[in-house]
Amino acid sequence: MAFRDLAGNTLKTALDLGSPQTARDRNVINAFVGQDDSNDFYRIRLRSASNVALTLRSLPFQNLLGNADIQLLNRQGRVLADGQLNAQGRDRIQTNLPSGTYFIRVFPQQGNIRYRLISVIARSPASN
Ligand SMILES: [Ca+2]
Ligand SMILES: [Ca+2]
Repeated sequence: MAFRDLAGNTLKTALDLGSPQTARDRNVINAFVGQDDSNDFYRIRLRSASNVALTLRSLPFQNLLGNADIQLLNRQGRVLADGQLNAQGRDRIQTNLPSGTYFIRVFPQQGNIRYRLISVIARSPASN
């Protein structure tokens, strides 16, 4: 495997992204999912109500372009939102969430995929 798997394949082994340290926190993750890596889970903790915007871009791996998908889950693992393909061909989730623990799941739909996950977490004005 060309890429170390930093994000575990279960909720328990999710990579902890921690809590946003600023009012608008932007995080870029470059990683891989595919035949040998069925899931990448990330955990985020919101100290206050926030707007969460996730963008997933699938990138070619060994010259083949696969397709990865994204979901947002609550702390029990229930799916709150599925990625929606936008005009740029990227999977996108944007939603307002109360404070709490959430998981981001990236998983392969087809092939081996390098991906770039961009998360932007903005504290909701009302919670300041
Ligand atoms: Ca991975
Ligand atoms: Ca993984």
